[in-house]
Amino acid sequence: MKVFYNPTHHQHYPPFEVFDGGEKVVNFEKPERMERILDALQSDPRFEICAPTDFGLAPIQAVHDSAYLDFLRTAYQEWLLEPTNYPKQVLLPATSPPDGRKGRIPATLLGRAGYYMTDLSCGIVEGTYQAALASAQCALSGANELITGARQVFALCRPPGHHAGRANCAGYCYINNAAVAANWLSSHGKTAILDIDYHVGNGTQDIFYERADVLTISIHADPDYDYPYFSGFADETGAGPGLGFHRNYPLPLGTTDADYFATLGQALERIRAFQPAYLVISAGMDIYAEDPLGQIRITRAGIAHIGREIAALQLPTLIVMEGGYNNAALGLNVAAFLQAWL
Ligand code: OKP
Ligand code: ZN
Repeated sequence: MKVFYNPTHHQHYPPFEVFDGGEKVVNFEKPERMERILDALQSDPRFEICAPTDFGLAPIQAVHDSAYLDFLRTAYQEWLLEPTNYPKQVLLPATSPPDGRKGRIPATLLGRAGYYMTDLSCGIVEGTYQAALASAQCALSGANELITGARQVFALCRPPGHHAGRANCAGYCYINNAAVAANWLSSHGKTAILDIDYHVGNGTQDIFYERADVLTISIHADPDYDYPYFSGFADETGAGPGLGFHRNYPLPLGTTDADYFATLGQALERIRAFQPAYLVISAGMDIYAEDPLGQIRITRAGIAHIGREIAALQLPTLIVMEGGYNNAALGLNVAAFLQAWL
């Protein structure tokens, strides 16, 4: 199984994030996550670690707003020019638009930061844009493999992507890797995205909400209890031509293997009925019982079982790395998930 990976992500490591309630903590989304995963995969010769191809900006611009991408590209350097009386570590906003971003886009850098950065877990440092681009190219390289006949491929993406919307970053995500890949695949055949990260793939939901050619499904902690709070509810099912082509499966906190499998079964049934040519998995391992951010309790054996159930769809499948923050367990969890495709 090919694994696309680019070490450029090391340039992206915001020193802290701000939790809900205002607590300032060391970023949970760390470069070390990738080292742990690589360690686990490199011990198995069936994984082939490959450098991604650069497919340029066009497939990313097809999903994200150009002014937003410009902001990501230039924000840090612009910020360095701002006179401040504090040491510059990471760009984070302290304002957000009260009108749901319906008004004009602010001219000032800090105004644009408040406009495009929709929470405090997506700080921008010098290497953020380059890392996010490299991450998206891993997903595109995976998509390219499927188009040229591969049955399965793993995009080892960092930073993750599924909270990034058409014109915003959030929750450690800047460019929506899975959405960029799925959008590209969709020009070759109907594509389904199944998001199993603990958190709802709200950026992915946003990007495909009015489209019928890409089915998006997310299984996640009920947003009535956990981040990202504002979407991921069961009554959000798509709009316009996309009505019926989005599904959310919110789960109660504390959900264990058996209940998760029952919900997964419903999601997989919808994917079968859609008859996609390609499947993209947003694979977050924060569903794991011992994850420091997740509050459901899926065992490692459960993660392996989820992999087997998805693989049984027998679809050309691109697995895209999203979250998972128990670094000691992360490599083994990813390896357990991928076993079914080897
Ligand atoms: C990204 B992914 C905890 C706040 C954490 C950010 C979570 C981002 C998760 N109180 N906020 O979906 O794994
Ligand atoms: Zn997550």
